[in-house]
Amino acid sequence: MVLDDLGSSLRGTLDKLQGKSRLSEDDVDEVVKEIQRSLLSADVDVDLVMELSDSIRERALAEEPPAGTTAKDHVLKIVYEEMVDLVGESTELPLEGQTIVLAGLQGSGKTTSAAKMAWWFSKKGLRPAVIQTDTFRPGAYDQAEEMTERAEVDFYGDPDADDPVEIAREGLEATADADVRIVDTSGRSGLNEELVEELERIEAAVEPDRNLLVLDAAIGQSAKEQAEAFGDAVGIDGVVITKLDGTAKGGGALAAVDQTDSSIAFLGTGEEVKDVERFEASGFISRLLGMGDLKQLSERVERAMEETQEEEDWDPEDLMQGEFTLKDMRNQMNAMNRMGPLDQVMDMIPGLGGGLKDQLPDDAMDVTQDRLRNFEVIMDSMTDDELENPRSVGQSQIERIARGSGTDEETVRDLLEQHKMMSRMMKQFQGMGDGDMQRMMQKMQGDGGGGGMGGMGPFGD
Ligand SMILES: Nc1nc2c(ncn2[C@@H]2O[C@H](COP(=O)(O)OP(=O)(O)OP(=O)(O)O)[C@@H](O)[C@H]2O)c(=O)[nH]1
Ligand SMILES: [Mg+2]
Repeated sequence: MVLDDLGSSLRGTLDKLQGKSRLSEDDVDEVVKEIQRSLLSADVDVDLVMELSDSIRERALAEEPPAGTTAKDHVLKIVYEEMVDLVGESTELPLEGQTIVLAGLQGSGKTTSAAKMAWWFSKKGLRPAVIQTDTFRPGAYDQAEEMTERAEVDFYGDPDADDPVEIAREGLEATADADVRIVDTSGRSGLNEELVEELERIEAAVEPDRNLLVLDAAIGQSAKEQAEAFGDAVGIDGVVITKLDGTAKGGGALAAVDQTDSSIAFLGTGEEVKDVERFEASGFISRLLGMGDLKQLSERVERAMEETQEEEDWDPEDLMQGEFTLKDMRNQMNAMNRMGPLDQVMDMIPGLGGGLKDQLPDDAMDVTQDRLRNFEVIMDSMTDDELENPRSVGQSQIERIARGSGTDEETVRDLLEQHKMMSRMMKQFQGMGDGDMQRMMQKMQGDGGGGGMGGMGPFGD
């Protein structure tokens, strides 16, 4: 992922400050050099990098760390603030009915982003629809239809029509029931007259609330010129940066957008419909620096819980009452799996992400996933009664289950141990009053406005 390198190299440098209460000039220089190296290799503009490192250096030496703060936290806080500044604010995007036009050059990721954003809005409780107006590229209709099907959102297109404006007009009527209409447009290899004219005509017909420009992260700092050119030609309200999973140059694109009149609305991080996130500077940078991103995490947890609930007909509220059974544990594990790859999830947990992850051997995550899969096959070999009353499972049953599932007794015992541990934890939760629970959830979700660091940041308030 973009700037991954910055996170780990910077953490290495910062770790050397462990235990120090004051920073020397040499300490600061080392941190600044690390940041410069990473940002330059991520294709961030040289002048921007110099500006950023100057202000980090100046602040780190001039500002007095607040009482009780270590030198490491002090400099981390300054780096965090300056980096958030570097990538800028995110595009304003109210969660309400609206029409969005997506524009961009060929292959930048418009069609994919249209489906991803529609999925994102649907998870926010709105009803989205994608309108495909691309008559330029063969196969555009099929692609959009297929992707919106995967996103489980409404779709309008007309494979036989040849006027994008006509399709747009009819699309608006056909999707009148939707809250959020996302209009996908065709691309060209460059911003030529034909494209500008087509976009202007579509805009006149659709009267969108927002024009978003879709940019491939691989273009690096030329994101600045492209955003300016599209801004001048058709006007844009925000940018979607795609393929951040696939390039080391994404840092350049991220920083470049802040140099224009525009801002970033969404990030694309993969080819699947779910590989999208709302851009939010504080959470993004926190995660990068290994400070976690509680907001993204709690959104993922919520989504995973909802999906498990729907599919398994399971109510997590049940956990708050009665015995914690193996069935409950399986549902919880399914919910965990739905949150995505464990290493991504770990990145979002403050203090856990960076630091600890770097110390784990590369295959540690796989082992964990393997363990979960083993648990799954073991539970498939257990009877309903055993799943409901795991404490009654004795040696002869363990032998049978190990044989039946093709695992071994040790793994079966491991599962039973895990269940005991989780069930003890659930007992503690059950002992909490509603107020305690609410306070805990609030803590988990941060303060909302402040983004990823609210309440649980490493610096206190
Ligand atoms: N890895 C990765 N691939 C992406 C991402 N977004 C889009 N892609 C891929 O990039 C290619 C182009 O994406 P499209 O959505 O078709 O791009 P487009 O802007 O609609 O292209 P045109 O319609 O030809 O102008 C496809 O193969 C997508 O799967 C992303 O965030 N990550
Ligand atoms: Mg397309």
